[in-house]
Amino acid sequence: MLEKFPRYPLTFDGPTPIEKLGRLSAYLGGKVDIYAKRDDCNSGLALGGNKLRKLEYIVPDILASGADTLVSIGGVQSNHTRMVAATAAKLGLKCRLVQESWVPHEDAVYDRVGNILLTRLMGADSRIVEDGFDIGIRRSWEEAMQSVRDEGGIPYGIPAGASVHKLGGLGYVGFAEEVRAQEVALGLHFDHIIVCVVTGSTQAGMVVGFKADGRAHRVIGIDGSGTPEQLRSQVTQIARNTAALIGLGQEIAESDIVINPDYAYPAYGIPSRETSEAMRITARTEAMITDPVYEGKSMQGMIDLIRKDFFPAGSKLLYAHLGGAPALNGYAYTYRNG
Ligand code: 5PA
Repeated sequence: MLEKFPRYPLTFDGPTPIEKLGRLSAYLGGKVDIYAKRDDCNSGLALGGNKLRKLEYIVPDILASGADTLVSIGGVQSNHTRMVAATAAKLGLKCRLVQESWVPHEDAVYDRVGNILLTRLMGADSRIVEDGFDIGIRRSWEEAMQSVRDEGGIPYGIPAGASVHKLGGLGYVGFAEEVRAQEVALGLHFDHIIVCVVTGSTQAGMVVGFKADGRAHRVIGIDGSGTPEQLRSQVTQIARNTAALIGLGQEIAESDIVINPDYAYPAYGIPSRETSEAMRITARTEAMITDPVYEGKSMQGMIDLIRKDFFPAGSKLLYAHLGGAPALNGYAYTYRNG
């Protein structure tokens, strides 16, 4: 489905591994079989993660634009801005980042460790501002673009999570194609795909990719944003635009977009007791590390849905691990005792 789109490799060659989580499945009663697709281990660039799949389809457009500075936006512990900084370093471009105060979290080292530390290490000009959480296009991002122009530079703007970008949904269409090929090789068929959703293009891409084999509605988005209505309309829009862009030949219906809003509490970036419990279970059964902002919430959602028998017995679940572990360092006090 993606042959006509140029792709600049930022990830390791070949598919990301699919790992069976046997001990976690058994811990939860053995009613379902859980597998993880390890997009958290997808690259040698600055610890990798989901943004690189998206950026691979955006880089050719960046190079064609003649830009000398990538401009993007996220929270203080944004994984996305880390990945934009990595892409800029790898391409030999400058990078200006607006890091907004998305998370009402206080930890003495929050703005010095983890993602923002790596981002600074890669030479990005990272500027912390006071604005709060929003998944849409931001004034501070427009201002950062203008500041680059004012200094004589040529900016290339990448919106939050690379989501509201015309090419932002393509990477995760590719994920679905990759999973289909791995299913054939492994002799498996996944009944549900569980994915954390915040700015939307990861799930939207998957919805388009899995629409091709009738599984769009089997992609269960677990909301980490806490703004589910805005999120739903953003995911729908991105999925529809992406479907049109690739010439899918099918309409994306409302029923193709499944987002569960039940686990985003108490707020974006703040783990609930249940989030932390899910992170500990996963770490202790599988040594698979999840973070309190994104994957911890999707793991919490998957565990809760399994416990509630949402998935029929015998289901095969594919948990999409999208990365994000560096942010854990910003929660050093919360997890000081494990
Ligand atoms: C992020 C996003 P989407 O934004 O594509 O919905 O992906 C959600 C997601 N898992 C899931 C991890 C580890 C993520 O980093 N992160 C954002 C960031 O700024 O890092 C875009 C919000």
